[in-house]
Amino acid sequence: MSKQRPDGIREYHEPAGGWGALKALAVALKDQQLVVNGVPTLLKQNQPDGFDCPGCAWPDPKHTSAFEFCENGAKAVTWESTAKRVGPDFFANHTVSDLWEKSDYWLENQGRLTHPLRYNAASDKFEVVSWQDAFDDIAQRLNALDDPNQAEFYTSGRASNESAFLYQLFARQFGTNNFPDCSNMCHEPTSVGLPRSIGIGKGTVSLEDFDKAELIISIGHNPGTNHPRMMTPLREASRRGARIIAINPLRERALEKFEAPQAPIEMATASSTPIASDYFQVKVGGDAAALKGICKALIEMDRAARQADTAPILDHTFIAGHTAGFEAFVADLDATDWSSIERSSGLTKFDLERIASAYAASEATILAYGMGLTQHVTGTRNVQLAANLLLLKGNIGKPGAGICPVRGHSNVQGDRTVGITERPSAAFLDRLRDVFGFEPPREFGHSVVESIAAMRDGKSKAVICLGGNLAMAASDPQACFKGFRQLDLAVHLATKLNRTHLLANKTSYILPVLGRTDNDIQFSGRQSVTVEDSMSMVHASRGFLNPPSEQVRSEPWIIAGIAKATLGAKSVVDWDALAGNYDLIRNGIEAVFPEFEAYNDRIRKPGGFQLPNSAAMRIWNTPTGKANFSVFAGVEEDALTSDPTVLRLSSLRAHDQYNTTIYGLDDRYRGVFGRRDVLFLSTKVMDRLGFAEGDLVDVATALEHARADRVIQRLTVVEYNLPDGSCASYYPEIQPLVALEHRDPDCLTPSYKSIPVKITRASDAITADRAIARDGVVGLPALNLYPKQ
Ligand SMILES: Nc1nc2c(c(=O)[nH]1)N[C@H]1C(S)=C(S)[C@@H](COP(=O)(O)OP(=O)(O)OC[C@H]3O[C@@H](n4cnc5c(=O)[nH]c(N)nc54)[C@H](O)[C@@H]3O)O[C@H]1N2
Ligand SMILES: Nc1nc2c(c(=O)[nH]1)N[C@H]1C(S)=C(S)[C@@H](COP(=O)(O)OP(=O)(O)OC[C@H]3O[C@@H](n4cnc5c(=O)[nH]c(N)nc54)[C@H](O)[C@@H]3O)O[C@H]1N2
Ligand SMILES: [Mo]
Repeated sequence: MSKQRPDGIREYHEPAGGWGALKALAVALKDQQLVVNGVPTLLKQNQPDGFDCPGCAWPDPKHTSAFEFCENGAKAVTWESTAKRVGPDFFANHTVSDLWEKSDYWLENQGRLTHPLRYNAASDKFEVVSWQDAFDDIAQRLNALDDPNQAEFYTSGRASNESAFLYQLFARQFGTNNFPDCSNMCHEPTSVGLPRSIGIGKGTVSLEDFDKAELIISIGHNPGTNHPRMMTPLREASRRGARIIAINPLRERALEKFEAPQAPIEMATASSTPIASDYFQVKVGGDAAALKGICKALIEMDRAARQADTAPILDHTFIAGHTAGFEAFVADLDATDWSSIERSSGLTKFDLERIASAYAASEATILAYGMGLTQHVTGTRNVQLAANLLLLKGNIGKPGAGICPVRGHSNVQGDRTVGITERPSAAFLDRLRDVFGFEPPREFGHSVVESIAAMRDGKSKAVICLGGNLAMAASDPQACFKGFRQLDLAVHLATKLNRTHLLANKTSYILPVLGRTDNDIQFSGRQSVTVEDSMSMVHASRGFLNPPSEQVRSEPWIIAGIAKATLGAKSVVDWDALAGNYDLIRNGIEAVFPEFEAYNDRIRKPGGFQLPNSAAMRIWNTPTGKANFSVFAGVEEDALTSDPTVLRLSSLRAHDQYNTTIYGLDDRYRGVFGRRDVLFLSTKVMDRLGFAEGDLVDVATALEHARADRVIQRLTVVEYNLPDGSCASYYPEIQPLVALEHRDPDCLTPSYKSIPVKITRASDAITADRAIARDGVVGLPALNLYPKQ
């Protein structure tokens, strides 16, 4: 007899993709009232003359003649092109206090914003304001700050190159480098770690390399949910016999088997393709140890080969000619004992040797990774160790090989390329000065956690958010909520309403923007924007739907309006001209960044163009002029690793969400339906700690940052196949457990994926200042846990 499982929890045996994906899309179209119009919209997605899918940063195949079906890309598009609206009536009928009680899902699901809005504290409502009044008031308040560094300019990675470039141009003329950016919470370990290792903070592979790779190592990413179009090259690689090794604490369905919804035979015969040939369930937070173990095994195999006079395992010619630091790296591996590697990684020496053997046998290896590798205290170090592994066999800058950080937001990489960075190089600032004729600030600015700390401590007084949902996405909502509420000014450029907007303060504005799918007409005519994908391809994107209302404006237009009002006579830029013709913005980008040469011509060709990648050409822009092996002594994250009552909690994306946007409460591939209030635990851990499936538990941080409100009450235990010492739950609900200080010291990315926690049986006393699960969701707000003061 099968045992009784908690409500909504059941085994899911289907492959990823398949009919389940098509069915889910039909539901999404219906929910967003797009049954008739939705399909033509989807057919324009990722086509040469269409719009770039806002879903992820995976590149488009060269010949985009066939429509690449992607369930989650389709959900992202239907969610944006919804027929629902939140207009003036909606805001007249709801106070902010009322809205605060609604779930995050409810807020966004009300539809697209239609008018510029200003918060009125007396009525506790957002009220319609004219664009010019908004610009003048924002300008006046920005200019009233004692210091430009009291303002924060946040960017979420959907912003186009044109919006992002204009935004940084404005903020730098205003006088600050405070550019907290979603990338600080995402691939910052890549942006900081890879330049140290290989001289560029980007991936080195192109899609064609996936056709030639003999081995693909996938670490800590879940493509079936978060980059479904990556399943096409993975499926093709598997079908032509390439090996795919997955290193992930969870056995993600799409990495096991996948049924391509556009492959008629697979669909008709329900015959899926196996993806990973080998699956290694590393402990949460155990990647540094695992990577060191694989490298150590390789070094040992290479020594044995030399003794036996057989062919060497490592590429010694590459190591001698192209790298620095090899001896020190080997010395550190020799000094690291296998027992600590096994304990920290949760994998055996035998497992790690198997991975090393597969790697040794491959002439061309790609290593792809996502948030499972980056969002740790050791994130930067993890990325550099991944680079070390590739360098051992010369797997950078050769066909079919390379490093592939799988980016998140569709233009997060492009935003960085065109100047969204809190730590700009002197060379970039010099060019900005020379091209535009003003002296940009040189002092480094704030990243996300620094900006939240400055807001919390009353040091920063104004925030502009170019998209996103910063207070929910960042760690430490306790600090975020307090910080936002004490600001003098908050300005949100957004498509949809979300919780960060409701943290209204003295002066708050919500300014409605055009999305990727909307037609953008300025005085010079219909505009395109451009984006850069995970593989440095830059291409144009053009929407075609009627905007939600004639009061909805493009991001460049709004940024230009604020800039013109704020900078007034001081401005060195003709903002109206730039906002009226994006070709002129691109000319500005090209003047500052020479790699965008002939920008306007090249984006008019289908498919766009690729930015040069030095490491892919084996040019190493590092201080040593070589690719660097990096040494990290030890393998353990912290002393808590040896405490058997402490588990490492990882926060995951469910299949029905886009970051803080929750489309629904199912996580189909993991067998969770209609709820998100779960804590995944292995049978072994349950037995050891004395819990059973279905138990209600409280989860608290085990770090020194622990305090009364860093607890989540009443999660339901769900049995899940996980390595010992690990547990998992959902992002963003677990956010209250992550202190601002719990982050990678090298790049300040919050450690969202290895939070040391202790679990106790749920206490009956429900405490008002804690996050509590009820009715299937973890309610910060629904239960008024963070009440408006
Ligand atoms: N549909 C959809 N698409 C998206 C997004 C979305 O939310 N929804 N978000 C976009 C964004 S901004 C990003 S950054 C990407 C994120 O895409 P991913 O990087 O795939 O993101 P996550 O779901 O956070 O987690 C990744 C994987 O890491 C594994 N993992 C957890 N802890 C560890 C660990 O300690 N070690 C290892 N090796 N693995 C671990 C998890 O089991 C999971 O499979 O997706 C982008 N695309
Ligand atoms: N615990 C935990 N926390 C995490 C993560 C995790 O894995 N675990 N992942 C982190 C990662 S990788 C990321 S990238 C961040 C995401 O952080 P953000 O980028 O700040 O968050 P999103 O949820 O993507 O933002 C959604 C909002 O963007 C707005 N929006 C959508 N499209 C547009 C547009 O075209 N223009 C404008 N102006 N606005 C738009 C809508 O109003 C919507 O409500 O979260 C991070 N936080
Ligand atoms: Mo991300």
